[in-house]
Amino acid sequence: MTEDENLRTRIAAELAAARDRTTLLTTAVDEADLVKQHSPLMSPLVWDLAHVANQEELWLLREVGGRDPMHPEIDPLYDAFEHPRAERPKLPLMAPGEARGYGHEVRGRVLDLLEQARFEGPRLLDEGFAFGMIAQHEQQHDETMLATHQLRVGPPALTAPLPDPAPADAARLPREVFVPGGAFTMGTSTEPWALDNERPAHPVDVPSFYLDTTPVTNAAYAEFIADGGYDDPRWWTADGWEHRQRAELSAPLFWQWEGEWVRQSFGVTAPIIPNEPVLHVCWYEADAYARWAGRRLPTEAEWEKAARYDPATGRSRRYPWGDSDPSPGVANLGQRHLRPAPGGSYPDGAAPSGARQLIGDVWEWTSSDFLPYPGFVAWPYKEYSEVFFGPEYKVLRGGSFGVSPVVCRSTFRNWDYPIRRQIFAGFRTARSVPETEAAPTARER
Ligand code: AVJ
Ligand code: FE
Repeated sequence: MTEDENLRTRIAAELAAARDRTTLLTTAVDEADLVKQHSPLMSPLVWDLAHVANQEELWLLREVGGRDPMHPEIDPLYDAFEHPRAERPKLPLMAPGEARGYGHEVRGRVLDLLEQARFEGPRLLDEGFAFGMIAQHEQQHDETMLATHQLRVGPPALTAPLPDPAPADAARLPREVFVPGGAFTMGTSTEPWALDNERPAHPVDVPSFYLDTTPVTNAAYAEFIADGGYDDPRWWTADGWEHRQRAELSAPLFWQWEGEWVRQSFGVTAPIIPNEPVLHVCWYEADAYARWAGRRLPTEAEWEKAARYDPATGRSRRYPWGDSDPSPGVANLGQRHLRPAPGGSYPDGAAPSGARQLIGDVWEWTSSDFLPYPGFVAWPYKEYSEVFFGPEYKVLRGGSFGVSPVVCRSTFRNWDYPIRRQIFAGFRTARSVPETEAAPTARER
């Protein structure tokens, strides 16, 4: 096969995988559930369904293919900036059948276009970027739809096998790993389908620090609750404390006290699993927990260095385990499971530092605001990243069990408001190396 044919095959497979997942998420419930708003935080599922098709038409058929709009009158309905999520149920949206038909029609034409596409010339086509962007876009909405499913009330609609139990060494892992100080390469200029906010690659000096080996677990988080963590303003920032009061936070979203902590997960209520990473905490809760634990959230640069930096070569890897794409043996991604794997899982996916589960399982809150890297250029549209840069959004890294591999890289940046909890977010904590402490030798580590 030629390089173009290889790329065509990969693109077709990624587009098909995204559509299969969209189909699963939108056929698991009935029509009434598709048009209903399950939470003011989310769109009705039928909005996502047509929005994904509309973006595919816009970028692939119109921008790349030069075709005329198929239904110009519907564009504003599916423009995320015209109508906030809370308003979307009242719009004259396409019915589920129409939305499916539209998506099918667009996809057929896209596959025709793909047959003749040459991956050179205009930048949108270079290495198939626009196709990769659209596959990633649909998968991002699939994760959003998965969050809508989690908020939905009613009998379970989705099922998936449980992750494997923790490996034998999980209980003996050191609490934290050491990441040596010095410059590393953050971001990427070479990953073909990386989005604008991940670019360009640039050196960042990160002093030595310690990072939790695994994400913070339900058991550890329950200790914070039991110790009165939610009632002690010492652990919270001023904004965080105000939010905790106003929103009456007292435990992660979907937790309930019934003589023990139980958690609602995709329509099933069951006792929390102690060694499972905590999910559905907001940035303020993660930040307060870290302070209670005598620690802090890692910065975004620290997180990426822990995930990519290889001290043996001084290079930044594509992933913690190396340069190969994710596989089921190294990370919990792609909605193969409906929950994070126990802390300490996936030893084969560990970073050189020894940290595990940096990719997959739970999105990890970092202490950092969502800001452009030096040399950032918005591309191909300002509304993907640029309009969100600023202190009101915090960065999350690493992806959750609901993120597809095509949209998960060690350079990938997600962001949300510090109050948001419906996303599949957890965290791990860090600490700086005290000035009095000499860097540990390899042997002591
Ligand atoms: C990167 C997850 C914050 O869902 O708002 C989807 C992704 N952008 N459609 C979002 C996105 C446009 C975005 N996040
Ligand atoms: Fe979108």
